[in-house]
Amino acid sequence: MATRRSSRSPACLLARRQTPAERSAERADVFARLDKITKDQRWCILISADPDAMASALALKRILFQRTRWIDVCRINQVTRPDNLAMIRHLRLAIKEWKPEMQANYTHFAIVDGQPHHSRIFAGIPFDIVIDHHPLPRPDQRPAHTPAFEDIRTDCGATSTILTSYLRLLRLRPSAKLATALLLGIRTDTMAFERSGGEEDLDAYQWLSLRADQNLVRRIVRSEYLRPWLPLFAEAFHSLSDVRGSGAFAWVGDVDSADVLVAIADFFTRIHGFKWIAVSGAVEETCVVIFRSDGSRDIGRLSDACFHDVGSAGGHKTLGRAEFPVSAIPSGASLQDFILQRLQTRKLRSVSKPAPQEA
Ligand SMILES: [Mn+2]
Repeated sequence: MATRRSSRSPACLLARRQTPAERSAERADVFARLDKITKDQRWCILISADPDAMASALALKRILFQRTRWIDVCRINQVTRPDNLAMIRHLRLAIKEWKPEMQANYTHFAIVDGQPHHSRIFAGIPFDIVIDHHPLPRPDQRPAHTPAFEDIRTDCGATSTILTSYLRLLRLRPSAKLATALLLGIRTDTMAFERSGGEEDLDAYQWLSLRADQNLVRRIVRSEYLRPWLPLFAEAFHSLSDVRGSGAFAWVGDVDSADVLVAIADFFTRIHGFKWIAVSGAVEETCVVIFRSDGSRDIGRLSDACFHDVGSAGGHKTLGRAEFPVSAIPSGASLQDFILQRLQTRKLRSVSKPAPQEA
């Protein structure tokens, strides 16, 4: 039987708002489902690894571990961001790289912080447990196999919040490592409650704060840069030029991934006097421009104005991003000059298109 909660469901609200009867009914429900897990089952928890997914997988493993000892966590993506690498290293997370031939090793599958329709890799895997906070699939995206346990709460800021509620229901005491992971999961997905997060997330965060290793939290959160990025920061510092008075533009050149451009752009938001910044580089044959602003102008509209005709461009008031093929610039011109010239001269369009992606 699938459990599905709409945002109006009382069970979804803050734990302390539930009546004792509701709370014990929910606990009995989770226990009843756990009873179906036996020690001969071999479980695989599949994730697209980010802090929320890794923490949720760790928590689900802790819960299933009461019933079976054979539980692996596998990721379908490469982990490259420094904070995610720091989380894996400092919390000593054992996460395997998923390969399709591994499917035969397991009898049961779970997915957390994601749903079967999110990746082609998940298609064909009969998931028994689905726990997530992303939007529900359209009817045509529903998986062929209906999971025995499905809990999708779109009003939660993080899947870690949902897993924290299970730990509390089951009266399982999380280790400092698990509490730290879950706290980081909520913190990352809500951008420390700046972007999202409701009362239930705050309540879980507070509960986890008392049990987490704050020193580790600090170390992981502060792992913002990779050593090989430092020469690219040097490039950005040297190329920095003023644009339209209070803006600035930095050109980094060829980069392996746009992650470093985002890190450099975020760094520049700390410089007093810059109202906005555009940091650009080329990822293979695609030019990426990352925009940040202090909110005094709508940077998404500037991004749109500068590059809408050559690729995808847009964003929000403080975050923007543009991507276009390197082949889109006129022959003979340098990418750096092309971008700078547009940043200096383009006029905003009266109606801006919605952002194609967030930076
Ligand atoms: Mn999430």
